[in-house]
Amino acid sequence: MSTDRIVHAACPHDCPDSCAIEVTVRDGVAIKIAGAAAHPPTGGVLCAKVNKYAERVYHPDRVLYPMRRVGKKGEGRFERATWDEALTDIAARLSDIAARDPNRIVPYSYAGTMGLVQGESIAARFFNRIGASRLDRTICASAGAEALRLTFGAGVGMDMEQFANAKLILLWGTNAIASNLHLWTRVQQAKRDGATLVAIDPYASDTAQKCHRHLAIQPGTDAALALAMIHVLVRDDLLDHDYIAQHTIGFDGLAERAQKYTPAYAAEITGLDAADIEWLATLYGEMAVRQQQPVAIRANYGMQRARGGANAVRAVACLPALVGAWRRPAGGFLLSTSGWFPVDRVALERPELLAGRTPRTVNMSVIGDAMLNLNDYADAPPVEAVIVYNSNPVAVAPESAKVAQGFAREDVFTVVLEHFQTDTADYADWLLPATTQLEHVDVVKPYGHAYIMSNEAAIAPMGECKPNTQFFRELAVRMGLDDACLQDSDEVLAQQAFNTRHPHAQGYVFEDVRKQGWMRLNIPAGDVAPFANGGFPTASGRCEFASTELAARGQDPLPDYVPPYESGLDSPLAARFPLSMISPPARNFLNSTFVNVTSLRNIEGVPALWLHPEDAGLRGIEDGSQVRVFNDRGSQQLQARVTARARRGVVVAPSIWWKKLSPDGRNANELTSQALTDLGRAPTFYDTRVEVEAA
Ligand SMILES: Nc1nc2c(c(=O)[nH]1)N[C@H]1C(S)=C(S)[C@@H](COP(=O)(O)OP(=O)(O)OC[C@H]3O[C@@H](n4cnc5c(=O)[nH]c(N)nc54)[C@H](O)[C@@H]3O)O[C@H]1N2
Ligand SMILES: Nc1nc2c(c(=O)[nH]1)N[C@H]1C(S)=C(S)[C@@H](COP(=O)(O)OP(=O)(O)OC[C@H]3O[C@@H](n4cnc5c(=O)[nH]c(N)nc54)[C@H](O)[C@@H]3O)O[C@H]1N2
Ligand code: SF4
Ligand SMILES: [Mo]
Repeated sequence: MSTDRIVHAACPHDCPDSCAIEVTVRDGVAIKIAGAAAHPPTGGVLCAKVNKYAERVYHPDRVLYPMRRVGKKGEGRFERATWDEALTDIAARLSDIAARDPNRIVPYSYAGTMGLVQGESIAARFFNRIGASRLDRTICASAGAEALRLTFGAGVGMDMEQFANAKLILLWGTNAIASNLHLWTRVQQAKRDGATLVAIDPYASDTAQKCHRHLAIQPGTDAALALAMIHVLVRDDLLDHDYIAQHTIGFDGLAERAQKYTPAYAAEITGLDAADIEWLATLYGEMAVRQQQPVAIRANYGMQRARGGANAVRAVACLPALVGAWRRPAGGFLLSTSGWFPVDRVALERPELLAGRTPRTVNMSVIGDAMLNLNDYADAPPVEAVIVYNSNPVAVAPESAKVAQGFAREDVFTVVLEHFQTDTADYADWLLPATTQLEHVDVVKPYGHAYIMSNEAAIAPMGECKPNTQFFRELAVRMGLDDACLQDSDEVLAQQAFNTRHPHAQGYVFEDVRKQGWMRLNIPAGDVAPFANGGFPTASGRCEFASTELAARGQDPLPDYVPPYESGLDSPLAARFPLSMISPPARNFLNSTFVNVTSLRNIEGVPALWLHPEDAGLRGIEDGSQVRVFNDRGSQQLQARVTARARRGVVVAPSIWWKKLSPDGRNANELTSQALTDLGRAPTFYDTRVEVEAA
């Protein structure tokens, strides 16, 4: 008789929630995926996507064997081969290139899994050992991360569980219902207890629709709104003078900077009503300072995907210190909790394997230019090999035509480790089968709560799939690299992942954590305000309105409004391309993951473009008709969804579709640009102008 076994797993996806999962296994098959009820932040609830995780794992299209390309690059025609053939060929090709110039070998990976073991552990050691190019992993959060580092000293902020107790919550550039479900649960609880919810988002997302007020801001202009709020707080003396004096740096400069950002001036930039800006600033200041109520800001990454993205995050992050919101556990600001986790990158990645070499760095957000030797990469060493794992650059990287052209180069040797034959896999010389989270061991570092999450292998690897780590271990052997650390087991790596000398991870023992599935960091839990008495992890210990680091570099130390490249209301491009376009996460996909899971794609429908009835009317576009969206970089065909949920002048393309599952084989990144943010070297996905016409 068979007995069911419950396995503790952790959701691997790039989502702030990092849910605890219980997998029921019968006769070696995962028959049920459910949330773990005892996990405090996620409480037994999984999102619609990961409820379908088994459908993804047992999907008939899983890549199960090593596949060798037989067609032209991009055609996606492969034949089955053996691991021995694949490893022999890859070892020979990489050894040859490395002997000439290892800079010509480029790793490309991101957060397909947030597991620290299947992410940058053995892979990083391998690339360090051969001296390959380094990858600047900027595609998601580096502008915001840089902003937090400059302002708070690290990616730290409120405890998500405290949002339930806030009385005013600003949901600023976050569609929490889609992409931060368990935060949303707390927000709803707060709403039931009388909290006021305000969304700041260019379109009426599912989340914005459920808030009391929605301010539909022009994309890329958040810094102007934040500075106008600061203007009002200073003008009306809605300030916590004690907190400012004791725990911040640079107030006088900030107040002066905010002088010119009157609500009327910010209204011209943001497209909001001056009266609404006054209302928001006054509400925020009055509640925090006069009524001593907890006021919280949940910012997410939406606002940092335009040219001035880092400055926008810096300006917003100044608000809670000005009004003393940090004094209360349910007050303050949250963008990321990454900085609470003492990940031991040195132990995981072993930079000493570089042995004094200093490889060049490739910014993943401009992989198109890097592979075509354009712009900043005109004089760079040509790319001769790319090893892709945990990412789908042909679908997710900006200015996709260039990315595809780069990957189509016949003289680039391309290896892709994948679960599925993605848009990127179509360009692989070798497409190699990778295990999913149900098939390997890992440990996950979340960015939305404060629990280390362990993951057990619930089932045996499907087909001939291997964990990423195993691929790199075996490749190292084939290449004659005999460093012992290139053979560390996944369990050993999971133990090395956190610095146990750091107080936050003291007592971390992977073997113990894996028994329960999680361990809370040693940081105060419950009703504690982390920065009530200052103690920010900056060098000064204060919240830095004026950054000492930027000042030392001779740069403007204060946040300012940095106009978008394209999406500004006064953009010169507006004459030819009157519409700004954003392509935020679709609720039923996770970036480009899950697009090929039929049940989820069916809920999402077809690739669509939301546009305001007036914008549609001007162009003779009807709801449900096919439209062509275009700019100088490319074009894409989408189905029009005519709705006042889109702001006038802003079109919305929920993303990220697989190109090959879209009507014309293209997705939103055909339109996006490779221009980078003010700080953090990040992409500007939501700083894009287009025109739309009936197809
Ligand atoms: N369902 C689902 N969940 C996801 C993802 C997914 O693809 N699908 N992706 C995951 C990943 S990788 C990440 S990084 C996070 C992303 O997390 P978030 O950045 O929170 O993404 P969204 O939840 O879409 O929220 C972004 C919101 O910002 C809005 N926005 C766009 N431009 C601007 C702007 O200039 N200013 C302001 N104020 N708002 C703007 C968008 O319309 C959108 O509603 O979500 C993660 N979770
Ligand atoms: N237009 C537009 N473009 C965007 C965004 C947007 O909002 N709009 N968002 C951006 C953001 S925030 C991000 S984070 C990036 C995301 O970009 P990516 O990090 O590339 O994320 P995914 O598209 O989910 O692709 C991850 C791939 O990794 C694979 N994978 C998962 N686990 C494993 C594993 O264990 N081993 C191996 N070998 N493979 C694995 C999955 O099958 C999947 O194909 O996209 C960015 N691109
Ligand atoms: S994608 Fe996010 S909400 Fe869904 S199960 Fe994973 S961590 Fe939880
Ligand atoms: Mo992301």
